[in-house]
Amino acid sequence: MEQSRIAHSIGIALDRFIKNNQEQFQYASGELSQLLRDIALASKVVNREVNKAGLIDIMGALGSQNSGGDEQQKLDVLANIRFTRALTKGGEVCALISEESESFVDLNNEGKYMIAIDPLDGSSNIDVNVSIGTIFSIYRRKSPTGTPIREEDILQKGSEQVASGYILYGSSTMLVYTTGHGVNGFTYEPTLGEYFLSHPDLKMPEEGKIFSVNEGPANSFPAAVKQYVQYCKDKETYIARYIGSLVADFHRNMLKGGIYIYPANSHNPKGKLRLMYECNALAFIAEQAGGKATDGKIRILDIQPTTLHQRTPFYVGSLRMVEKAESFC
Ligand code: P6P
Repeated sequence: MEQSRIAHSIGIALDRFIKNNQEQFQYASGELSQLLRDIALASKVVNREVNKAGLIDIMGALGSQNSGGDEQQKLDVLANIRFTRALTKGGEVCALISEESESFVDLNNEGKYMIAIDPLDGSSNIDVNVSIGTIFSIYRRKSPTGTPIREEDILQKGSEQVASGYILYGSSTMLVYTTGHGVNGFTYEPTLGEYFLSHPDLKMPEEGKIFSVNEGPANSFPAAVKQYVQYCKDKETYIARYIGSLVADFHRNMLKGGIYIYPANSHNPKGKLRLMYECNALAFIAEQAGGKATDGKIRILDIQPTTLHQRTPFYVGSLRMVEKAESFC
């Protein structure tokens, strides 16, 4: 039976909201609540560093590369350290997958949860002051606690997520997450150091007029994508918006309706975005908000991962728009 939804009074603090809704978590033992609090705390520290980036020398590239060969920005590394430290301290996490780490990080055999995280997505935008984000997925481990981590704990389908969310470091900083009972958005009040419920029970409009795709490599798009993009261009009422920061593009579509597409292209034959720590989390949120997320054919949450950093084409957004895009595939 659908769990009754606790009345969401706008302005309630995140900690209070988590506590009020704790019984909705499948494992209401409190660890998942603590995990969400740990993530929120780390995001406050990252938020402070992101907002200071212009003032102290933590902008710019480190001169190193992450697992995918992407230029690591100093804030990438700082964010990875902050989230890893916060998630380690709590003791609830057995293992961590991060864009910034080649292999999974083995944290604590007693931990019941596995986290996949992109600590600072879109970090190439930091130097030009464009919004960036953190994306996270929370899974329950499969193997018994107290035993060594196994591959089955790490390579789980997105449909196995018990929670997912993102933090958008934008004109305001927002935390948006789901535990499988709808989506709620919280806005950070830095003078109080607290997140407050600002977008209760978020629903992605079923239709939209915004299409968000980087057409730079359009010549190498699959024919179906070229046809769909042309279809959007032929619709007088449609507009193109592309920020080039996944969380920002996704969040705009959450609120206004729209579709974000990162298809396969000649540079990225499997697409650019990562299944485990970018697409799965946003796909869970999109579906919980009434939207849809596929790779053009297969539901993102049904894809069985085979490697930590595998990429996938990504079509996500308003239900009717994704369905229309799929009809071209
Ligand atoms: P492109 C940022 O590097 C990122 O991972 C996402 O945040 C963003 O949506 C995408 O890549 C942008 O990629 O190829 O359009 O610059």
